[in-house]
Amino acid sequence: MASAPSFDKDQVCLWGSPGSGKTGFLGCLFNLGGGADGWVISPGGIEGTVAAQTLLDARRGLEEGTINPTPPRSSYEPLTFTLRRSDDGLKHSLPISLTDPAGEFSTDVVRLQGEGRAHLDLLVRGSGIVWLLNAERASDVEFTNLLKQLTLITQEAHSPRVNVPLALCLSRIDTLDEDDQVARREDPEEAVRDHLGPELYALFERIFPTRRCFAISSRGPEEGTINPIGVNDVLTWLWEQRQQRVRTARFQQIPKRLRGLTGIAVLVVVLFGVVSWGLPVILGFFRTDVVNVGNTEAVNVGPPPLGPQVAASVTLSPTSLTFASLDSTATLTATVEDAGGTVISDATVSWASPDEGLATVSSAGLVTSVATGSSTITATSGSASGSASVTVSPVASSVTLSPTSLKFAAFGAK
Ligand SMILES: Nc1nc2c(ncn2[C@@H]2O[C@H](COP(=O)(O)OP(=O)(O)O)[C@@H](O)[C@H]2O)c(=O)[nH]1
Ligand SMILES: [Mg+2]
Repeated sequence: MASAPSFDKDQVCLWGSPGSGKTGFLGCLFNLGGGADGWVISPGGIEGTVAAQTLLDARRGLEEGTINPTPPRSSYEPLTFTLRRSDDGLKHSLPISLTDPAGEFSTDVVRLQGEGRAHLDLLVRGSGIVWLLNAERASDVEFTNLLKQLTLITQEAHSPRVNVPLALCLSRIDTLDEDDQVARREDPEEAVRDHLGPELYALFERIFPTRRCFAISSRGPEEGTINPIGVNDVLTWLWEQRQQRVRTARFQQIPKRLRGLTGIAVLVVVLFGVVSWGLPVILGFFRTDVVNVGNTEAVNVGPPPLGPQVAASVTLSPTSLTFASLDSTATLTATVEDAGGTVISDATVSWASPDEGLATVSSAGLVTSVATGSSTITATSGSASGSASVTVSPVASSVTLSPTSLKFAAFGAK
């Protein structure tokens, strides 16, 4: 049997404005093992002494309520450790590599574009984001700032969608009234939408299809002690996302090895279906399937994409041209699509013919046959291109004989 594929640690990035509780989130991880379903970091699960010291410092800061701002840097050594949880005798582990950047990167987009480029990369290519929104502060949701951050993120991803799981957390909820805390915990999505406002929330929804809202407190209700609220839920969700990723990766490995076997298995199942249930059942099966696919698709359909669209493919129509005579023309049309398959209607397309002695092409895609032979015409938009084949093979339209009459003086004469 093939061994299970190995998967790296989850690269998770904390994000949020200064004081939103990112470092506090780190600090509470050392102290999560509350109930039977709680996540814990075993001291042996921490890689490197620096990570252990950083976690301890973060924990102390949270306990004492001291403010130790994380300094802005162009790169941070991620903290690598394994969280473990056991429930009903089953042991789960979440190997994690956590980055805790300075909050300035999320409030100063100029800085984010310069010194913080590597963080942007991590945000769009990592395996999770824990984005903290300080429940106490409305300034966290300054519209233009968040809009700029989200724009930079989609630009960095070269896509209007970012497929990194996003835990959107209303943080430090212990600072709210008891009643408010209960309400936020009961409906975290409503709490986050309420905090961000409907427009910003819709943007997050559109950009991050894999997303969950949480209402958390790293410190918990009492000053001087650490009794986190809701942090276990965040970690369990990240763990679920990881499980899903691992399953998908394993599944993708199956067809390569078992392609032949899979084909035979499908054939056997289909034949069995035909024999025992007849065609109506099979057709019914396909109908259900179509409905399911439809539902799944509907979830992913969102409003139009944000930011400039980047050409990912160019398709020519028709894909081949055949000219039966020289100096005749035909028009090719190019359809440019972005990575999400959306047509870019105003894309700039340039046309090229590698062999102008055979066929020429105008800037509008008008192809003219010049000489016999075959070649290709290419249309390029940005870094994407598509081509169509061109064949010029003139067919004779009339045959003229010369001379047009012959006279013979005798049979057998030449
Ligand atoms: N009451 C309360 N204070 C917190 C919580 N998390 C962090 N803090 C405190 O808030 C301040 C700023 O938090 P910090 O984690 O450093 O924010 P960061 O800038 O996002 O890393 C510090 O004094 C922390 O001790 C929390 O859940 N509840
Ligand atoms: Mg910090």
